[in-house]
Amino acid sequence: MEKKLKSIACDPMCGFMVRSHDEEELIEMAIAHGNKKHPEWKMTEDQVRSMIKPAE
Ligand SMILES: [Cu+2]
Repeated sequence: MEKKLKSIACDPMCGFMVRSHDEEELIEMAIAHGNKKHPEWKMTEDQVRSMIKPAE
């Protein structure tokens, strides 16, 4: 089965967005971004997972 392309978008003020077919990779990249740019948010993996949206 073909995996769908998914994305995670950060705050519009930030503008960061990642896309991947691999959900775990997506979460990893988003957490790495959050830790670097928004360490005060302290996003958990579950919070990041809930931000996943289908991408075109
Ligand atoms: Cu950001």
